Amino acid sequence: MVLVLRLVALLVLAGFVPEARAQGPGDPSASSRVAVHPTTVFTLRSGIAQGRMVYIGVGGDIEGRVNPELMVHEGETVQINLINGEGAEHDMVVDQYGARSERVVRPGAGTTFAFVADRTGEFVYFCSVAGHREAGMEGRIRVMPGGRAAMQSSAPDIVRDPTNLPPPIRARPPQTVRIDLETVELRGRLADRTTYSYWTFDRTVPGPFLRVRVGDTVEVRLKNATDSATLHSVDFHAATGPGGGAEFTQTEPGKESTVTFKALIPGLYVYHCATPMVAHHITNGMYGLILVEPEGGLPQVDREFYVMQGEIYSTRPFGTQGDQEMDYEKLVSERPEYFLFNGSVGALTRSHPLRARVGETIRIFFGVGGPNFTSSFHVIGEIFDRVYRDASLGVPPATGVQTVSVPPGGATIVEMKLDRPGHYTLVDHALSRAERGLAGHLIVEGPDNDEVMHPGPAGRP
Ligand SMILES: [Cu+2]
Repeated sequence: MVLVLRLVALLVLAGFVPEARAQGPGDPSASSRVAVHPTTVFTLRSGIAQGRMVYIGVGGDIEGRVNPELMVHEGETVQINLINGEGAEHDMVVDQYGARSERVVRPGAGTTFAFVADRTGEFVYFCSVAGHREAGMEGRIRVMPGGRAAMQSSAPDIVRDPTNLPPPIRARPPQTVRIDLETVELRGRLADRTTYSYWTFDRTVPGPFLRVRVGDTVEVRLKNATDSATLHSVDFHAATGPGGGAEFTQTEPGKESTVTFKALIPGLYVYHCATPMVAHHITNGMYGLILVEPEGGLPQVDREFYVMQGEIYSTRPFGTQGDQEMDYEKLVSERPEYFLFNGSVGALTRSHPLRARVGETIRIFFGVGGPNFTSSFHVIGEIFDRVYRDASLGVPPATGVQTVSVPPGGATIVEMKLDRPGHYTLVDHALSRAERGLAGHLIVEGPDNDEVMHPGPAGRP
């Protein structure tokens, strides 16, 4: 068995990785959407946010966002509806495309303009009424190369949305819980115009957030996709037994295996693939979290988020475009090129920033897949009101914590009440890593609270 594993690992390291299927059964969009000049519509209204004059997104992905980045693909027709939200005179100009709207003069007035995004890159939209651009009415349009269909089929999004986690378990007695996991190897988007050969649980990084309660019997069925190049397995830190289950789940491509364990101790635990070379499987994306809730669950909060940190050791330096592979030498000497939250550059900034409202209490389930680097997890501009250190639920949470140390294969649970609107930033406070992709946004909206912080001297309202 060990010999077989070594052989497979060697073959993989030598580059014998067949092209992973670009499109799975869960992604029908690529084949069904082949329109040549699709129109993408955005609606923005003028308004005031935090004392600045701005555009505010209406509907869809940009709902409520201030000066939202408008993402389109090359060749699309971009239609922008502009609504006067507050009464001053406004318009919108995209200089590089020679496109401009009419002015909207009265509150509620609207206008529409359109252009074909025939050049890729980042372009600015702004209000040309004197002084308005300087006052804050400016945002970006990003035109990405390739049609939308081509983009999606060539580089699937492997990011796990941080809001994609099951709700708390209501009070119930222990029961048997069945968990189905599929190990899938696929080439996914690592950064703009950069792809990487990921290995995943259920096609995302991290894998799905699993939620059981203490005393549950957990039956795990692990299926390894038919087109996988290598064996995969799963080791649950929440389990007690050989390899955390990995000994019973080494699974060949196209096969399935099952292991059952009892969730003995509450806590938030990492799970990961444990097929040699284990560091290789982890760096490629094979990790996730399982929460074993205590009896009665955790205290209620307004929102929960799921974030994991990992490193990628690509052959080419950080920022290089094109297809990237794992570099064995860099992996064993612990010299990563990328540090990431939820699997790719921009996962929690551009694609899925965390969003909440003033007055809410949020909880972040945070884990480190690694495989090698400890995170000094911190949210710039916030204080953790409560921290379950090491994700231990056996002791009361610590209060008033600025930064939490989370080792590879470890986790933490942090909670904070949001007192003031603004943009906050999730980081590893080893901040050089922010230059290699590691950052997330927490966008808090709601009424201003100058008492908590305001610019200028004390005494101003
Ligand atoms: Cu694996």
